[in-house]
Parts: sequence; C-alpha cells; structure tokens
Amino acid sequence: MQTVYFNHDGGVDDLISLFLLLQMDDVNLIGVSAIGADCYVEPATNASCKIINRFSSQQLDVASSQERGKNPFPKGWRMHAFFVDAMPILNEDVDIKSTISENEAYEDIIEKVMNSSEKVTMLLTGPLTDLAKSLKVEPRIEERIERVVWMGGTLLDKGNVEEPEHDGTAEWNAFWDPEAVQTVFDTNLPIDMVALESTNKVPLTPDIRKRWANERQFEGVDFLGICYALVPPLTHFVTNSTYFLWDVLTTAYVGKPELVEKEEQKLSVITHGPSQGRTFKSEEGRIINIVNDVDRDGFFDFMTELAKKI
Ligand code: AGV
Ligand code: CA
Repeated sequence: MQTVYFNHDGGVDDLISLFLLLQMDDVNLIGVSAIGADCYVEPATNASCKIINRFSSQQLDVASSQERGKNPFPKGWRMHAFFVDAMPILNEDVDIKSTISENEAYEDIIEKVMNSSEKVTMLLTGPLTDLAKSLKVEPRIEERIERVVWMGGTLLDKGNVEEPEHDGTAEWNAFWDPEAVQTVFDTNLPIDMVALESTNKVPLTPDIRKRWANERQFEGVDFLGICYALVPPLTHFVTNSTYFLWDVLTTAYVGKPELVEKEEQKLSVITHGPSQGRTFKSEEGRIINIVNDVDRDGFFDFMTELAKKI
C-alpha cells in the first residue's frame, strides 16, 4: 500500500488522474489540493470535491491554493475546469461527504504529511509551487516524504511552451514557476520526473476516443470520453493545443510502474531569461529519475480498466 498526496492544476488530465487514483486498490490517498495554474482554481477545487463524492466512498476535503506563477497559462486551457465542474454526471444529488478544506494547499500538505504514520508519495501534476512553499514553511516535511512524482520537465530540444520571449525549450509546468522547480531540486528528496519524452508517446487520438465510445456502457469509461471531448486530439500533426495524457501517465506510473522506462541523470533548471523552465543535464545538477518511455497500449488498457471499476 502506498500513501499518496495529490496536488494538481485542474486540467482535464489532472481531474481524470484524480478519478483514476480513487480507483487504485493499493493507493491510500490522504490529501488532494488544486492550484490555479492550468485552470481557474475555484472550478478545479469544486470539480475535485464532486469527483471524490461521486466516484469514491472516502471522505477527503480538497484544499485550494492561492499561489501565483511567473508565467500564466493560456486562458482557453484554463477554462476546461469550468466545463468539467458543470458536467451533469458530477452534479447529480449524492451524499456530500467531502467539501472544500479551510486550509490553503500548502498548509494542507504540511498537515497531512506531518500527521501521516507512513512516508508519503507526493504526486504533482502541475507546477511545484505548493510543494516548494510547504518545504519553505515547514522543512521537516522533507523527511516524511518518500518521493516526489512530478509531471514536468524535458531534456528534449523542443518543450511544449510556445510563448513570446521564450525559446520553446521548456515544459509548461516547469515554465509556470521555475523557482519552485529549483527549490524542490535543492532538497534531497528522490524525484521521479515524468518528462515529455514519455508523455509525447501518449497523445489523445481518434482511435482511443472510439474505444471509449464503444465501452460507454461503463459509467467510468463514459466519463473519460466526455472529459476528453473537451480537448483537441492528434489528427494530422502536433500543434500547440494537441492534447496528450501527460498527467494520467504520471498517475498510472504510481499505480503500475512496470508501464514505463526510466534513466538517472543529473539535472539543473534555468530560472531566468528566454529558456526559463528548461531542465538540462549538468554535472552540478542533482540526480533525477527521468521517466522517458512507456508501453503505450499497456497504459491505455490500464487506465480504461481502472475506469471500469466504478
Ligand atoms: O505540460 C503539460 C501539463 C500537464 O500537467 N499541462 C497539461 C497537463 O495537465 C500544460 C499544457 C501543455 N500543453 C497543453 C497544456 C495544452 N495543449 N492544453 C492544455 N494544457
Ligand atoms: Ca496538469
């Protein structure tokens, strides 16, 4: 059994990650928080509560972050959380056990990690801002954290940021708050970084949508299909808006590590200038486990089977 805390930023794949995490038998989920990075934080927090109340019997209040990053996400992407939050499947009358926490995200992280009897796996599918803040406010959490599993970063020449004043070498979660990456890299925490090298292999494609459509008699698979109807698939070629299953792969890696390949490298991060958010190999860097490959079919089978469990 793994003890897991989940901090996310409310995108379609972040919210689906929460849904799938709740279906994993060997995961004890002790906390959830949302940050307004690739989302607006209010609908992201509300949607998270609704997913927990609808798809799990657990009581788990959701904490919301008040942090802001250096480089804001495009508004169009941030709107997705509103659409998920409004879905009828999340708005039926159900028992409301889980609500919004009184704590801010960083306070919730400190409280949950310090009170856990087991060491905690910190799963983050957005920027590292809340974790960095909790480490600064309460450095003792470091020894209570088993490892950090983060969707972010890349060693590829081409990242996924296409913004003025940037050279395109960074991944977005790192670009949103490069200093937070620096803060977390400066600890001794083991870090598994699910980089674009692996997530580039799991684009949303029309064939996977078709598969979910054909299995929509399962309520959880229907939920996947409806959520992924909000975002553009890979059809002709990759564009700036093409959707990948970045965070879902990161979450699936926690539940089924055999799905991926990893390599150890010493990495640093650039915090200023046109390459800010870029993670790169350097002798002065710190050791990171980079997840750089995935069994694509095994991954889609795993996530679709998890969705059938509800
Ligand atoms: O860089 C990937 C991260 C993941 O955590 N996010 C989306 C995932 O939740 C940012 C992002 C990059 N490209 C995007 C993103 C796109 N085309 N649409 C929405 N978000
Ligand atoms: Ca995300």
